[in-house]
Amino acid sequence: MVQDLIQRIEQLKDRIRGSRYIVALTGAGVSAESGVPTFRGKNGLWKDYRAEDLATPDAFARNPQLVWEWYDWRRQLIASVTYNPAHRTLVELEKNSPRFTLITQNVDGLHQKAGSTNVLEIHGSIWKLRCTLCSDISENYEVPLKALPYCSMCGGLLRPHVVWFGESLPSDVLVKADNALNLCDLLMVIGTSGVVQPVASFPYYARTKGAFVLEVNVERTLISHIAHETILGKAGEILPLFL
Ligand code: BJW
Ligand code: ZN
Repeated sequence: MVQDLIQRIEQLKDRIRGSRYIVALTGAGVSAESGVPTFRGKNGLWKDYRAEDLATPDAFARNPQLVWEWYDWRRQLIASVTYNPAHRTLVELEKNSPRFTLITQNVDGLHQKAGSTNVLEIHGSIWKLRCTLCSDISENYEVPLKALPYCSMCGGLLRPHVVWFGESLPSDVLVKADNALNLCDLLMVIGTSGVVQPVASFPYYARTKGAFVLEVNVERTLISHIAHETILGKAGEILPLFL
């Protein structure tokens, strides 16, 4: 078993070295070892909170106070942790690859904190706020928030600049992601359950465009049958083996 894993890792290292364009697609599993809760699974956020009550535009319209309390709690939690060896490895891969794009569903900013530069935040950022009236986007690192945040330009209520259920993903980011998936020869899919669309279809798309799809996750997922290879294990333990 161990011998087999070592051999597979060696082959994957060759593939990584030989790739002209690597794209990494990450999900909540990459930040799990940093102490950021994932969404699904036994300790996932959706065990204690209903997505419909917190991560939809309707929920925010109904009760912005409640939604902000939840985001404020998550911002405090994220502010108190830091990146892990999985984030670090992706920084090294970016440095060593001719071309590298990181598409993340995570809103925590830990990839950038670790030093990744070419990052597409496809579900937005918990550290950015957007005005519900004028759509102005501003950075905000205040933790905890002292009160509901309002726009300095027009006085409108600010919301987290993240993508909720039923909302479109930012179109400029989608175009860049589409381009990257089209051109890459290796797609690494790390720590995502692959249940949330449209991102869940990215691995399939990249594969049809010719990419080799490598998945790293602690368990098999909806993406596993698309992937050419799935390595089971913690991202923070497996990814450094690729360097
Ligand atoms: C480890 C590990 C370790 C653990 N190492 N691995 C039917 C009804 C209604 C809507 C839909 C429908 N069918 C499709 C839709 C659309 C909907 C959707 O996909 N819903 C499905 C859930 C059914 N999608 C949308 O609404 C999207 N917009 C859209 O499609 O617009 C057009 C449209 C609108 C309406 C209808 C139809 C079309 C928007 C999706 C926005 C998602 N937003 C969230 C919240 C972001 C803000 C925030 O953080 O607060 O994004 S939800 C949440 O899920 C978050 C994540 O980015 C996203 C993905 O989760 P992720 O990252 O995969 O995490 P988990 O927890 O699911 O998985 C963790 C994985 O890590 C697991 O596999 C573990 O095993 C693994 N792991 N530890 C490695 N150490
Ligand atoms: Zn405004």
